[in-house]
Amino acid sequence: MTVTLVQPRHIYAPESDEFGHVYMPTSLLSVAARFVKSGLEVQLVDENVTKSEITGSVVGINVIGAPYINSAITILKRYQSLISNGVALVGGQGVRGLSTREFSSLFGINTIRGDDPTALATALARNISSKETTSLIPAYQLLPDTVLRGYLSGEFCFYLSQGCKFSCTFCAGERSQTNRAIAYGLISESYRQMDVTSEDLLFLAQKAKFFGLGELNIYLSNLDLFQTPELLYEFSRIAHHIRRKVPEVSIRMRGLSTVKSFLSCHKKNKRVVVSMVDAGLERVGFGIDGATPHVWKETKKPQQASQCIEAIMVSNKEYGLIPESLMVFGHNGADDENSLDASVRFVNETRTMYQSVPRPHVAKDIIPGNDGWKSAVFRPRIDYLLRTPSAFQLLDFTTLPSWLTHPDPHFRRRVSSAFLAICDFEDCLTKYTLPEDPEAVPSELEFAKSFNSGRYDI
Ligand code: B12
Ligand code: SF4
Repeated sequence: MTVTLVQPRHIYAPESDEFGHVYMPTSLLSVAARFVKSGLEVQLVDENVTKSEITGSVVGINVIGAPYINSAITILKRYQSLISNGVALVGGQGVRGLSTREFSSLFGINTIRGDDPTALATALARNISSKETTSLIPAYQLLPDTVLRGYLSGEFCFYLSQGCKFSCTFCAGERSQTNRAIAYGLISESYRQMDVTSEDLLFLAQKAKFFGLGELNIYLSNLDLFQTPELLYEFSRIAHHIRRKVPEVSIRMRGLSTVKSFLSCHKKNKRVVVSMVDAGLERVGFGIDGATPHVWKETKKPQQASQCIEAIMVSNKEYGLIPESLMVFGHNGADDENSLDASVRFVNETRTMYQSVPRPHVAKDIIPGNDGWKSAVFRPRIDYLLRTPSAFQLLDFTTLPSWLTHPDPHFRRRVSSAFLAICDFEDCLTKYTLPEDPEAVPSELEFAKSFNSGRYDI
């Protein structure tokens, strides 16, 4: 049985034959490797690199985040006749948080949830091995050298862990759920098996050497890098070992972290931070996500202002890291004019004092998997999204607030101007995008699409 796995073209890639967002599709490669290990043949199609020509009758699509839901629907429609006698799979972080009813209404009742191991095993008539125990090498080997070289020439994501023990209300990542009224479940960060991690990193370093590339630029998949210090330390030792084995290729890494886990690691396990820096860690994106105790309490973000400053300062002054101020803000019902101004001030002060790089994002109440998505209050807007899947673009965190995400026009304007004020800082990394509002007049919609072209989030 051949399974064709498809990475949809970036939603802001130009609609032409040129390359889209060339970025290694690690989630899909992990799926490919698990399928190969289970005896399936796999064809990989990255629509950013090639036009998809699907021949098999089993098609699987990755949805990295909510903005890709409409792309997955479009791809399923394009191959309807092929799939009608076969199997359609849709998986990824962007669809994990949909209920069964919502998933079926978007992708059809026969489409299988790729993130449900039981459904997957039944549909493919075999057990599919777990992501933690599976090496990605068989998937890297499916890629032509020109494509792998292209992926390794820029930054790529290295799958090291998944999951976060915290439960910030706005977050749709794989994290703990602590609202008993909705669902209750604590999770902890889960690392891949270390021998598999080591094999994969060595393989990529050797490939880079073979291609004549002098460095690997890695974005670690961890949601909160310092959450499990012992395992992070083990990984840093692996990276040291590989640097020694393949000295021609240097390893440069970045990751995301809460200020809480970073400070705890700095205070109790300093050698872990030091070892990661020695292994090539250069940048850490700190989830600041607000600037007042009220906002952090409402969103269950586990921190205080003094800790945010301390983490940024210590990371920069003591470890020589480049901190990033990841600022998801503009929360309805939690932010107000003062807290929005405080967020802009925070980003400005930390960038001038500690070289913290601004990365603002607009908070969106309803993302499949976050608390808002499960709240009855938002049902009418969720039903609108299910009926109008192109509107999922409005949930992109780089997109200015719209009627769907920020219904109060006055607050919407305030959030827009605070967000744009941060985007205006010369060192800001976020390229803001415009709402591609299905309700807008055609000329406005066209303007937004052409403005957004090529503005990829990092
Ligand atoms: C790397 C990364 C990126 C890269 C993506 C490059 C790429 N094409 O892969 C970049 C930097 C470009 C990126 C962009 C965005 N990202 Co991102 N990203 C990540 C990150 C750090 C790692 C993803 C990864 O490779 N994980 C490792 C793999 C192995 O795990 P996995 O994705 O869970 O996949 C497993 C299963 O889901 C399943 N599966 C996945 N796909 C499929 C498909 C099939 C057919 C099947 C059967 C199974 C299956 O099997 C996989 C394991 O084998 C995650 C954080 C995280 N830890 O997941 C955020 C994350 C996925 N990103 C997220 C978001 C929101 C985005 C953006 C949408 C942000 C935005 N601007 O709004 C943008 C995209 C914007 C746009 N308009 O396109 C959120 C998604 C939350 C959600 N539930 O919606 C995450 C979880 C971060 C977070 N803290 O919330 N991202
Ligand atoms: S925002 Fe970050 S810290 Fe909060 S739950 Fe999500 S991944 Fe964890």
